[in-house]
Amino acid sequence: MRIFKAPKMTGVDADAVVREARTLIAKQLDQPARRAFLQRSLTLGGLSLLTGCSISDDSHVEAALSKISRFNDKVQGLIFSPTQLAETYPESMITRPFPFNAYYGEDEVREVDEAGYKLEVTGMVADRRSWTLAELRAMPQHDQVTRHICVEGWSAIGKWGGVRFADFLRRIGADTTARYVGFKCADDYYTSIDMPTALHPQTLLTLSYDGQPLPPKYGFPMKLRMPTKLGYKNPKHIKAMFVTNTYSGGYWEDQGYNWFGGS
Ligand SMILES: Nc1nc2c(c(=O)[nH]1)N[C@H]1C(S)=C(S)[C@@H](COP(=O)(O)O)O[C@H]1N2
Ligand SMILES: [Mo]
Repeated sequence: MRIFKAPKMTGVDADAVVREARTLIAKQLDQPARRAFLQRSLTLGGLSLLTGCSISDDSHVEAALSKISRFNDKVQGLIFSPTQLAETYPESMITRPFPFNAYYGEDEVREVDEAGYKLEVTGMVADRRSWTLAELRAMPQHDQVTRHICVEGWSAIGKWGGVRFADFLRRIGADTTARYVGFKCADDYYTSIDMPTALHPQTLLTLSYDGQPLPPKYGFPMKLRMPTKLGYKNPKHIKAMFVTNTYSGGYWEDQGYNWFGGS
């Protein structure tokens, strides 16, 4: 078989996609022998057989990889448990200082003005109106200490507080049979998530970091914190959200990162 070298692509890590597919396929198979075989033997070439894409040049490789990535989304959606909780930690384990990350440097952090701020809510919801921070702070607040995992190869434990997103979705009369919730951020970042994750009990519309109002670098005025998802799925500086059945991708997802992005 031809050996395929992972092509250089913006944001797409072919080896990571293959590794992920291999693990996910293995999880789906219940026979240990087949699972072990697949884990050892599945390659990018082997995946081309599964996807039916010939991977003879870069654009074909891209097509095969994105097909595999869609497959990975499906499998992750199937095995996602709405009740299984991500690990939580004692406050003594919080990483200090907590790392900053964005698609730009820390000197370019967006400063959102609280006075003029409103969270815009649109799409498949009964109550399509905007929310002030004061209104959000008046809802029941919850704290959690969880691990944030970034695909760039670091993880850190932090403490976030805010409104359970499931409570907020119920409050606005969201159609929870819809497939997605999408987010637009003050810095041009955007992402979207699956409804089961939106309703997960640890998914938090986050207003505070370590007991203080969320500082600008961690996403003031608000971020969505999901300990069940990788860092890039957690949008900071959210200014608008919408409930929809239309796939709307994300900033990194549209450059090849896996959309489901489970951690
Ligand atoms: N609005 C916005 N949200 C974002 C990003 C960004 O660039 N802009 N980067 C993502 C990535 S890749 C990571 S790892 C985390 C970093 O969050 P932190 O600064 O709180 O560590 O934010 C995520 N959410
Ligand atoms: Mo990240």
